[in-house]
Amino acid sequence: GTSPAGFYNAAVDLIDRNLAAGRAAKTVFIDEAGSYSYGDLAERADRFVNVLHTLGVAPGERLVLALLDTIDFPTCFLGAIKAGVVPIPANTLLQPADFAHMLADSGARALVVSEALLPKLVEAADIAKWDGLVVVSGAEGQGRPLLAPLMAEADKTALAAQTRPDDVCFWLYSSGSTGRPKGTVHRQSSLIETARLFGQGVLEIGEGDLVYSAAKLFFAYGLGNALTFPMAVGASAVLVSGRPTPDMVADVLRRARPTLFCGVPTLYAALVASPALPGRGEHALRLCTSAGEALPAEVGRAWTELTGVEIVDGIGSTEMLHIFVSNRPGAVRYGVTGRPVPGYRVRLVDETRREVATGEIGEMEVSGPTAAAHYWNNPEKTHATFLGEWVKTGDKFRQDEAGDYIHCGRADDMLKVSGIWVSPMEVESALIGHPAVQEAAVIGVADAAGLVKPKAFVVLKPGTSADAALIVALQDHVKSRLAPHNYPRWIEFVDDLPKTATGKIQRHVLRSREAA
Ligand code: 3SK
Repeated sequence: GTSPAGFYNAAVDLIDRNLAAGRAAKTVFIDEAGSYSYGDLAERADRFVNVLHTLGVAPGERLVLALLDTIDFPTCFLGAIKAGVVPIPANTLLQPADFAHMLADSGARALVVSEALLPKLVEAADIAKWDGLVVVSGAEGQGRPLLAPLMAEADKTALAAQTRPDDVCFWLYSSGSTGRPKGTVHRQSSLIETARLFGQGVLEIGEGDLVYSAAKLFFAYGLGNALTFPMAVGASAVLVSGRPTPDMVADVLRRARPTLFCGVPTLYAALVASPALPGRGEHALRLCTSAGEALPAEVGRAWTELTGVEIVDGIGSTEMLHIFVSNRPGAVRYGVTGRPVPGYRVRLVDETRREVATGEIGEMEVSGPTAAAHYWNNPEKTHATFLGEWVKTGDKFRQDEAGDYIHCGRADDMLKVSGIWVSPMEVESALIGHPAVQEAAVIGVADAAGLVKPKAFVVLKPGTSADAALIVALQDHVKSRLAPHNYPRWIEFVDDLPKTATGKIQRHVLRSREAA
């Protein structure tokens, strides 16, 4: 992909490698409106480059993409990169105040927004007093320019910006449990590296694969799964704009017949509890992936039992762009996150950044070629996270005797009970092992003496009734699996758990509710 003069453009690489391999007529994306070949995508991306020229958006300027998963996402994302403009895919589930932060913080020149999200973005622009250019993907833009006619009028060929491998390519906003989301600045070379290391290296994605990622393209996990990985090898992806409910996902698995499915633990838990899940012989899957948070072992086992397919669990981050520790197909161990993806190094450290002894819990640091360059406009957080070759993950792990890493929770979710660290995730996994439990979240709560003890919030499986006897049974169940100090002293039954847009349990929300 790099020219003799040292130029490299990620969009040109992802598109041109397929045209050069004779795949112009091969399908790359299928969305609800139709299917698109690599040749169609090349033309769409070029037209969008010219739309940006017409609108006067210059190389280096930022373009927020508040887009649902349709062909317009890859078109605008790749077209912007080709033009040297910096796309910022936004989490489409955010509220106006969050979009306002993104528009103001990024100093974006323009925004492309799906029609369905327009009211929220109009409110966001108002809050931020942002007066950039707005283009609407859809049929009705309330007086704003529509993408389709702009594209139709634009030239169908375009020259690429002369970018280099280390130049800024795109940003993603990374949200932690505290503070405002941070603009994470990624380089041109990183997309294809995630495909080489994880997509090809671990998943062995090939030309014959059809990917369906329930995790959307705005999320680093979904962007790799459904755009970079298939395009790196000439495969195809199904794009679905709606919320991935169990019924909808089951329908896609039956009808579109993807070979690779990428989900998050909550969705797998809901699917194994759903009668709609296609069983063995009713789908075309060869492999599934999970990320976002640790996959409970029971959920993984139930999935494989019902579908006959393994889930490769792993952990990645917005800062590293994709997964850097994972299980391996054919050798999956449910309940562990696995080993470093070849090409990445990890280590577990204590508060002074000294490596902990094997078996002890430490915070994971990671080193690898896909690390973001820095956070935009946030030197403090940049200096606290990007430490030379190492990037802090904020996740606690321990390594078991077999050498696999086991996720113990976010560093700020851990609690100390009677002087010993308790991993909320280990208690949650034990609870999920009980047949009555669908999901659980554990936080630390002070008892009458002011000492911190675990409290569990439990979602029961449909048809199970909550009573005092069940509380005792669940506590005994945890005591039978973990050291005694881990058992939840209080259990509250709830209808659902607070989650991020990408399905991670927000234990900090439960902590604030408890403190109120
Ligand atoms: O949450 C994860 O594990 C993840 C995986 C891939 C890319 C990005 C993220 C945050």
